[in-house]
Amino acid sequence: MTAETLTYAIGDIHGCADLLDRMLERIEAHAGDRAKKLVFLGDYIDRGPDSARVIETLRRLQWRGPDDVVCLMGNHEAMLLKTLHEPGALDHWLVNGGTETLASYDAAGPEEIPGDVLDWIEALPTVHDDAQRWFVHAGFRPDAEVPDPDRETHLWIREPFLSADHDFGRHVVHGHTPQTRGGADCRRFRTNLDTGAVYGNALTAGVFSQAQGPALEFLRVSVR
Ligand SMILES: [Mn+2]
Repeated sequence: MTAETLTYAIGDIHGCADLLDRMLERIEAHAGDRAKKLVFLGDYIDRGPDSARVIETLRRLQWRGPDDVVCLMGNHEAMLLKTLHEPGALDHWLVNGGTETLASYDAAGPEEIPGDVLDWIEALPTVHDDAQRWFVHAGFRPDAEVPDPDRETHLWIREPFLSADHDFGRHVVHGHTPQTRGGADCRRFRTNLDTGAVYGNALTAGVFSQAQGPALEFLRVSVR
C-alpha cells in the first residue's frame, strides 16, 4: 500500500440529508482514486427535515465499507436514547429537535423508531483515533487523562474545552458548537467542523492526511 489515505471528517448534519448527499459527492470527486476514510462527528438527527434519511445513508455507507466509515455518537443521539429509559427526558429531546426526528420516521414516540435504528445508535462509539488525531463530538476536559474517559464530556462539553488552548498530544477534531462565521474553527490543537448546516449555513468536511494533525483543506456545501 503506497498511496496515501485521506481522512474526511464531517461536522454536525442534523437531518440535512440533501446536504449530506451533496457532501458525499464532493468527497468522491475530491478523493478520486485515492483511498479514503470517513469519520462522522455525531448529531445526525434532530432539528432538520430528514433525520431518518441521514441515518439510512450513514448505515448504507458503513455496510459497504465497514473499515472505512466511522460514525461517532453526538449528544442528540444520546438524548434520543435517554428518552427510552427515562420518560422525563422526552420533553427535553422534543424541544431540541426531536419532534422533527419523530416526523421523519412517521413515529408518534421514540419507541416507534425502528429497533434496528435504535440498536445502531446505541452501539456508536464516542471517540475515534488515528495516528495523528482524536475525533470526538464535543471535546475533552483539558485537565483529564488523554483521552478523557468521561463519555458525557465527549458528548456535551463546551467550556473549558473551547477556550483552553490545550495540547492533548494529538490534534482534536470535533463539532457540537456551531460556528456563526460560516467556516471551520481552526486552532493550534483542535479543529471545530460544526458550521451550522441546520441553521442555513454550510455543512463542512475537513480533509486530513497521515502527515499532519490539522486539516489540509475544507470542503463545504450549503443551500445558498
Ligand atoms: Mn452536539
